[in-house]
Amino acid sequence: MRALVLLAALVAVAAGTETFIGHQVLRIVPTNDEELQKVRELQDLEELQLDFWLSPRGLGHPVDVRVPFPSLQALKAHLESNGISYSIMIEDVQALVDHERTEMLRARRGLPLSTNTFDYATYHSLDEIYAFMDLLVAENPNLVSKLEIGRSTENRPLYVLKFSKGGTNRPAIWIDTGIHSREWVTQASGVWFAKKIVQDHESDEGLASILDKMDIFLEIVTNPDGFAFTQTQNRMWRKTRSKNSGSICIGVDPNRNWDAGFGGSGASANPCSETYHGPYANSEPEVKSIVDFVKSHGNIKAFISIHSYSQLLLYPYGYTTTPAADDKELHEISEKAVAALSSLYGTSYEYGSIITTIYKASGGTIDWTYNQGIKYSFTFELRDTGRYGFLLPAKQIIPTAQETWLALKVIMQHTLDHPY
Ligand code: 0X9
Ligand code: ZN
Repeated sequence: MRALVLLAALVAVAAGTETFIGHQVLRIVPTNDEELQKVRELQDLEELQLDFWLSPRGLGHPVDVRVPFPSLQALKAHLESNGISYSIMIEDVQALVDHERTEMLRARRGLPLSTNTFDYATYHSLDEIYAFMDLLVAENPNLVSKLEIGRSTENRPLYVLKFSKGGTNRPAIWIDTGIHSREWVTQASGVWFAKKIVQDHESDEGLASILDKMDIFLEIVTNPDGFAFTQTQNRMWRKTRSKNSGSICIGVDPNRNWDAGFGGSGASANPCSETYHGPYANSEPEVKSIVDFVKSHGNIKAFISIHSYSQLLLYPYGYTTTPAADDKELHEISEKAVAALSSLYGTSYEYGSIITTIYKASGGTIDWTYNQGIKYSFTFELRDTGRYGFLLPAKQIIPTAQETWLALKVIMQHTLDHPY
């Protein structure tokens, strides 16, 4: 066993793959302002190379942090000397990463041949997801088409699936998954949603009525460079892969790069930060392509951006405490959507505006879409609440997608019933 682990480590090193041997995910739950302050200070200690899976939200809310092996003793000692208690959420990050990879390799039988035999219960490579999209289009030419809305920094196509029963420029629903590349359950859920729409577009009365009046646009791999990087180089990559002039650090947080409170607090000006906002709004082609698409379409009525993890349904704003003009309506929709979601497996979700529910985040996707006049702007944080975090076991993909779909249908139905 030891020899095998060593061999795997050597293979990873040879391939230039980041390993997480001995890394742990620690959970700290600040219970007073002093503890909260101390935890916030940790975010600025670059030398410890901490990776905040959950950033501080407030008293009583967990902060999850992946701690590299070389920093582990020092951090634990620091916490203990400050009287801050912590628990170990993940004992061995690399063990989970290895398990995930083994399962993927076991399931893989080359590129898929049909969307009926496609394995929705496993994680897939970028090529497999792109092949899935082409199959879905080929199998359903009267319902599904594929648009290329732009190219990523590394020149990968940015594909959007369009589900439409006809008409010209119908009011539309936008859904994106995977803007943060390491949030793998979101891209996997996106694939499942695409198949679900095709399967149910006639038999599900609600969906049929939605598609009678509206189109659905679905961008499954919204950050393809980051996603490819998570598959080959670093499973924990979150940002884009653009170069930052004057810095050796790569990438911009694509959920801080939108032109809504851009550059304000709740984003970092440091290119090495996981929440770096970028040199200017829309600097990232992955963001700019959506901006251009939304503007040129001009008739998007609901915009839903899907992240993980924490089990939250959020609406604007993230950059200001001023409530959105439609705060009450968005709150009521969220309540219904969350109830529908929970009805399937009892998964519990919290909901509210971004800034009141989690933390201040500027330059976020749905703040921009809302300010563009897209009233029904929402963001999800899918499963789980931290047992596995971004390393959610593949056997939870389908249940996660199924329950989320129920919430999506509530939002889409409300959009259909409340034209504006
Ligand atoms: O901080 C973020 O970007 C999101 N959390 S995550 O763990 N997925 O990174 C929450 C921000 C919510 N705001 C928007 N989605 N606009
Ligand atoms: Zn995210």
